[in-house]
Amino acid sequence: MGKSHSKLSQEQLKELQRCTNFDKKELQQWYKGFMKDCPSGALDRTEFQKIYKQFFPFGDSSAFADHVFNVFDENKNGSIDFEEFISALSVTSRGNLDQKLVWSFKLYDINNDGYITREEMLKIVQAIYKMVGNMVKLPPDEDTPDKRVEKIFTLMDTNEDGKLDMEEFRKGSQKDPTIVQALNLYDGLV
Ligand SMILES: [Ca+2]
Ligand SMILES: [Ca+2]
Ligand SMILES: [Ca+2]
Repeated sequence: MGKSHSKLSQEQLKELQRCTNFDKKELQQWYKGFMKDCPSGALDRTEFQKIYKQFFPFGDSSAFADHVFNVFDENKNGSIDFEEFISALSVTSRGNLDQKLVWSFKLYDINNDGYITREEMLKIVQAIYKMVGNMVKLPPDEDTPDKRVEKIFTLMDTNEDGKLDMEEFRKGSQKDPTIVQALNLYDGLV
């Protein structure tokens, strides 16, 4: 990569066309916008939290933004570069159901060991509840994060070992689409 960051190189473009659901023109537009908003070419945690704050001004979105950041930041170097950004956006906005499922599994599987524990799910659900605050009216059997997690585990943890693997998560999400819908929270991200 050269010093100039004003345009994507032909190689980068080709690669991104191959592995995202965006076409050449869209990629160039997103790149332009990305570089305008973060000229350094990397989005850090604080900036990422600020973006969420704009969308959820009435709740506390910092914890949730933090968890989403960790999924975006694929190489775990503490910032989101354009490739990471556009790949995540491609999945969350245009991915098929299975890609979205894998992505949201990663969000819940905080320590990345292939299982979602109750504690991990509770952290994410708490973060979501804090973010949406009182904007959403919830049914009585899931009006606290604990109740919601209990409900999800009753539904999904079919072998009752206290954790969810990808298969249980996949099957369960078909029974309760709201799990995947949590992803729609990022649809209007940028
Ligand atoms: Ca990164
Ligand atoms: Ca885990
Ligand atoms: Ca299980």
